[in-house]
Amino acid sequence: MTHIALITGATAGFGLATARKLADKGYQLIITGRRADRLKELETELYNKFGTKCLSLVFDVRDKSAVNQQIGGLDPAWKKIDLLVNNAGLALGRDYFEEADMDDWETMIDTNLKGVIYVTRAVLPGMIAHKKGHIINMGSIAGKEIYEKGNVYCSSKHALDALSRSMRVDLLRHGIKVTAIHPGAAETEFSKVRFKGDDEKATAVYQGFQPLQPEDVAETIWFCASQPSHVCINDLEITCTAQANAYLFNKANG
Ligand code: NDP
Ligand code: 8X3
Repeated sequence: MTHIALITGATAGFGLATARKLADKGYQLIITGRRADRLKELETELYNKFGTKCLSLVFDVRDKSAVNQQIGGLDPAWKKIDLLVNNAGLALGRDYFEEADMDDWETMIDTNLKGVIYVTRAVLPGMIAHKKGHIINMGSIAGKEIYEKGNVYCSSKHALDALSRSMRVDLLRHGIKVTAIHPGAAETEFSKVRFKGDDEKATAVYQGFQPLQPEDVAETIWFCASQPSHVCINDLEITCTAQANAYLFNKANG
């Protein structure tokens, strides 16, 4: 029987690479994001390449009523979601605590924490009814350790780490797996978003070392998703070889 995965933030980076990986593995996909044109393109790509049945849902994860309407209103054929990948998220700015922008902070908390809560609550009734399901939350190494000027981004991912552990405990009796994956620096649109389109700053983040690529993280998601039903990978931290923790890198030229 075909499995259905819902991936938030499938228009770029990890979510896009994961959609491609899961399509290759025979999943039916619900892909979500705010950029409708990119979702449409991906639908066409996955259908042409793998014959994937794909459904695009365009919503902002911060908009609770849109999340409930779109996921709650799914056609019965799409309602039995086997795998939820809570991936949509972002960092905005990298500034000292007393200088950072309050609106950026609120956007990060609303997206990285509240967005995951809204989407998960909308998907859960189907999983609970079937006494089965797998939720993969995209944490970060910034959710395990803090770094200078990471303040609220790090806090949002620390909170998500706690939420993932809480979900695992509370959903135990329903037979639902909860996995948290915590990547280090990966070359996606992440830094471009963080530095608000400043390409020079974004490129500089990945200079002097070989960062993770979106496909590395997609492969990790697939590894977690493809374990036998009695096995759950609870918590997984992944960095490139040149990164030891949230702030220590082995870079050419220091
Ligand atoms: P990208 O910027 O490449 O992709 C982010 C995705 O999230 C996009 O598809 C974007 O879609 C979606 N998204 C962002 N905000 C919203 C929103 N409000 N509503 C709906 N969708 C949204 O970044 P990554 O792939 O790198 O990031 C994915 C996740 O991985 C994030 O949670 C990030 O914090 C985490 N992460 C990233 C690391 C890195 O170094 N790159 C390392 C560790 C964790 P759209 O704009 O179309 O809405
Ligand atoms: C993204 C990785 O180190 O830029 O979560 O915070 S980092």
